[in-house]
Amino acid sequence: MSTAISIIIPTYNERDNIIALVKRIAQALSNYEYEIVFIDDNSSDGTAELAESLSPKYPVKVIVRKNKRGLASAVVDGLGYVESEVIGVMDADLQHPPEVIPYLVKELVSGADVAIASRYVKGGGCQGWGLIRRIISRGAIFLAHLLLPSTRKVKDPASGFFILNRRVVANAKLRPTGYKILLEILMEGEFQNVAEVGYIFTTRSKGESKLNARQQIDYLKHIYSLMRRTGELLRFIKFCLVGISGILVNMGLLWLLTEVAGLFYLLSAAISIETSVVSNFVLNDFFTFPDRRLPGSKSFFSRLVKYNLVCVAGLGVNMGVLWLLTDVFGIYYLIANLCGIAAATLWNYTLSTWWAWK
Ligand SMILES: Nc1nc2c(ncn2[C@@H]2O[C@H](COP(=O)(O)OP(=O)(O)OP(=O)(O)O)[C@@H](O)[C@H]2O)c(=O)[nH]1
Ligand SMILES: [Mg+2]
Repeated sequence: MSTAISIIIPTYNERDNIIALVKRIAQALSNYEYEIVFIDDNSSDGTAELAESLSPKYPVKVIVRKNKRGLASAVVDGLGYVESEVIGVMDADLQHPPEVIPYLVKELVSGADVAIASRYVKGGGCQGWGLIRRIISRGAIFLAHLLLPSTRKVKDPASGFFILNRRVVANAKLRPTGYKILLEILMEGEFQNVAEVGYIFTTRSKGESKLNARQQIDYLKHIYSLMRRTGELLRFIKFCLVGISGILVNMGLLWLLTEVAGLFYLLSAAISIETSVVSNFVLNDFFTFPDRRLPGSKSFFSRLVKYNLVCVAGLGVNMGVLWLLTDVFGIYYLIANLCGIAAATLWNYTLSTWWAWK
């Protein structure tokens, strides 16, 4: 008979945490059938041997990989060894309290496909984090929400503690870089309902953290790779191309209205700017965001108005950056304007994906 819940735990030099971890999981899951699958990257401190020694008493499996290939890839490998339909993932260092697992299971029973233990919903938090680590964590999540819009419905897409139904990952091509396996699953898995359960990410009591600057860089690489694989990079490139076409429309019309039609240049400019905003809008609506267009003229005009407002504010961003860099920092105004255009593009894109083409 297959076990009901399989918990995958990646380990690297976690010897001092293993016994307490297994005991607490056994206690928390005393009403369930379960198995614990450790994926160890050849720890030098005897983690795998200690975990293996628990197997006569507890339902523990230990898989040792010869080369250290990272946390997220350990979880992907682990998926190949587990038996249950319900699969959990957690760290070994007790920062993920095993007592939360039954609450996650309840969410699955109530209809969720993925249940995430979250630091950023009610009841959640991080114990003992300094300001810098808080900012990095929030910044990382903001970046995911910004660049991978389908993660926006999840408050903590960077959590390493979650459970899911096997079907979510059954056909998924998972190719994570670094630490954030959940991000990969949220982007590549198949699911409808995600639930989040608040929990406190406690401080590590034993062993050493493996988190370092390399993981931060891996995170950026991972986001870039997901943007490429899921078409979000192409979307951003299309948005920039449309922006360039808008500059051409703006300049061409300004020249035509002023030189050929003889209008006062500021009146020509006002007409050209608005025309380029509308032409950008139409192109973006059909070319950049075809999947986000809601049918109906009402929603078309509501998107148009929103995009217009975004662009007006974008103009403010452009001018603000230009003024700041030129007047305050003494940078040559043409260079400053390039920075202004870059800032305004990011502003327009962010607000467009968050509001106009939600
Ligand atoms: N198999 C495997 N496991 C890893 C690797 N790196 C980290 N782990 C495990 O992944 C889990 C999380 O790693 P931590 O170093 O605790 O990372 P963190 O919790 O984000 O950071 P801290 O809060 O500083 O502990 C732990 O169970 C580690 O043993 C790795 O390269 N391979
Ligand atoms: Mg940890």
